[in-house]
Amino acid sequence: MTPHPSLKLNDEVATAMREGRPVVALESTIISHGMPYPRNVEMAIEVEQIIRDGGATPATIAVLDGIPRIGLDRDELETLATHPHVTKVSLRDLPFVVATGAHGATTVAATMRLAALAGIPVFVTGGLGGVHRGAETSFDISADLTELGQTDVAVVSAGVKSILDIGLTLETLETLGVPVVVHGSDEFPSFYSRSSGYAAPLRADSPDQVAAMMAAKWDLGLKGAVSIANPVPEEDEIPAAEIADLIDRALAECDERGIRGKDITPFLLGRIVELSDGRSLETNIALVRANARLGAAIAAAYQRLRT
Ligand code: PSU
Ligand code: MN
Repeated sequence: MTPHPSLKLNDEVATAMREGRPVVALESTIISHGMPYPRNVEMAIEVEQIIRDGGATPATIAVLDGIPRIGLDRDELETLATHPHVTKVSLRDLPFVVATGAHGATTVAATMRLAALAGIPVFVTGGLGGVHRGAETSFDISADLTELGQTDVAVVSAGVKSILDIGLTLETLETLGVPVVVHGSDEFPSFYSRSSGYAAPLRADSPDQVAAMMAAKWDLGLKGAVSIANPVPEEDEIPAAEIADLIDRALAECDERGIRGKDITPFLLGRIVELSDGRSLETNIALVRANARLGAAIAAAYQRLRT
């Protein structure tokens, strides 16, 4: 597939795609709005290298000066990490940042869509957006979910944080026809923790099994994502009971301060880092590393199946 002409690919990604080598997409909201400087840019550089070491080519996705970019150099990653005006770009924000020539950091939803337009079938992130707690009155449901329902990309995450309603998020993914496969566990993970109280809807124990599911889904003409949940490594996890209090406090503050809409997720992530004295940040970085390793292996396995 030829990448959409509105996208700008860097040389590393363009060459890999031309030569039929595996490529892994990465999001940028996690850099601009998900972690503090300088750990955000250090994480971004390190994760790209993990993907290279895993035999694939990293393609961090963002909008710079209004241009959707697939693959960034270090200066550009630094810009995303430090520039004071980087918009958080979900699907509905894409037309505005492109039309105004602005910088935008893409969420899971927007990154998925740009990855699909580029022809990249595998995408690695930290945590998915989902159905927020209290969504029955706020209607706050991340566009990540609808995008998972319609765009053909495999998304590797560490599951869903309990800042969200995990049960309602899993129900919604079922409604949208999104297979949720947990890698190497019978329980759905909750980002900081390997457990969530919810069973794994499906389980896979190897990248080849995941690649086979991707091929099976898309060969049948079924639209949308395959969601792969990779539980955080045991040595890095924060037990669910320990993080639960901090999450409840962050949620209460969010409410008190009247934070709404797209600002909710970045606020909660930042507060949880502060309330945990930075421990949640270390866990977040560790799980992204693990996801990058798995994502590179899935991209390689899928590429083998297709050639
Ligand atoms: N969860 C995290 N880290 C993140 C995000 C979610 O642990 O950085 C980001 C992702 O980019 C995700 C977005 O797509 O937040 C969801 O935002 P919203 O809930 O506003 O759709
Ligand atoms: Mn929202």
